[in-house]
Amino acid sequence: MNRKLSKQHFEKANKVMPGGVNSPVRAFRSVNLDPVFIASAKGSKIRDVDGNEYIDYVGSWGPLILGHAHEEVVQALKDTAARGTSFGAPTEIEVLLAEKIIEMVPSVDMVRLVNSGTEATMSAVRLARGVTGRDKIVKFEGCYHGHGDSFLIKAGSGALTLGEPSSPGVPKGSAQDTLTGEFNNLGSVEKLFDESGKEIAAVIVEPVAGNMGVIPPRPGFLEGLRKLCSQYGSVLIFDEVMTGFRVHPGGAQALYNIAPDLTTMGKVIGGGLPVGAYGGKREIMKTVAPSGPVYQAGTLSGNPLAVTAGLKTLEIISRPGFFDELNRKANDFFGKSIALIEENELPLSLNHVNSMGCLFFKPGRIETYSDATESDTDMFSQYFASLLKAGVYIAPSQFEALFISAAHSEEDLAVTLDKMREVLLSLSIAS
Ligand code: KE4
Repeated sequence: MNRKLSKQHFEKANKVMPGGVNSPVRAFRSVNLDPVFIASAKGSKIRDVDGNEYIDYVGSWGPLILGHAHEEVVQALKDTAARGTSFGAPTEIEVLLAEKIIEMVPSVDMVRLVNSGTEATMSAVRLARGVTGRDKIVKFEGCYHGHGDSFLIKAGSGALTLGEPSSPGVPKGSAQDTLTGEFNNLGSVEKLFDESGKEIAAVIVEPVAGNMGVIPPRPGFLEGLRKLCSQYGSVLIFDEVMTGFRVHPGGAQALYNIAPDLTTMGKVIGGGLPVGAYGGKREIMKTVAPSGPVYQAGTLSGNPLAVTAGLKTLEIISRPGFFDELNRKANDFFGKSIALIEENELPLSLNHVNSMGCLFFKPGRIETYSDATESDTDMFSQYFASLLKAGVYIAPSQFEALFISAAHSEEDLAVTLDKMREVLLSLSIAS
């Protein structure tokens, strides 16, 4: 496969940007390859600068639930852009997006739009500290909530992929106020509350972990967090940046029927443009400036162009039958992938929740961070490289998710399964 132009672009990029990228996980470091530079995309396909085409399962790390360059989204963007891209003043369309989010997410009475998932989680934690007057937060090893100081302690996603779960540069004060529990181990959280309950402002959790590969919550885990937070007066924050509008139109909180106090959102609500959001109970949200004292602001928050893509995306996924069809396709694909593993007795396992999933290079159940980190990342790298050569583009890390979009056809999924079978049976694990 010719990747000459990608190589040339990467050489230039490395001279002017750290690691040649604007987000670490894109650099393909953990799979020991140079990244491909994307020229264009449409539907389920992406095309690199050398003209190679791939079936795309990264989907910009989750936002593109409709697939790339959806006609209605592109048209709405063109119409909006022609009327101006940003005013730094209130517009009707940001109210419409806020109303749509509130309509779709059960626990959200009020919402603030920001520009990224990181901004959403940083703001939600500041708000929780502001309303409780407490400093400590609980997060979970392997969960990723963006690159805010409080979260770069035993973080997942790129931090885990690059082997730096706890980043240099985070002040000791931040680190000591971040307590870490074990995802799916309620006892580890009960212990933290026994020790520091009255100092804990919030528990922040990905209700389905998506940044150490995909790990669903064990029955009772989320319910237990809800109970502990209510008991100690701590704020329960569901970080639904990845799961929101993905695993269910109302997010994981609707799927598992748990009401957090605050929800952070991103990805799908921007439809591929930069939008994040945090929202929740009115009595908490009204504490945010200018209606309350907890300060948070943003020049481009609620930007009409970004909000247009997000609102159009939410409108389309709200149409009757959208999730039925997406989940049918996804569950069929992942079911066949599991059958492939079982029929060939491959030392692999696969977790998924509707259209987000992960193939782990480790046999047995993957239910915790330590399970996930025992995966054979070298074997994953070989798998990744072979799939890429075969025209299938998955996340360049064992600790990420694979996303199926509405644009993935039955043929795409059948071809992908064939390539997966071919590659997996060619790897040494198949012996
Ligand atoms: P952003 O700041 O990257 O928009 O969102 C941070 C974030 C917060 N919470 C969750 C649950 C997330 O998954 C993310 C970002 N996800 C990663 C991929 N796993 C973004 C990819 C990247 O870092 O380039």
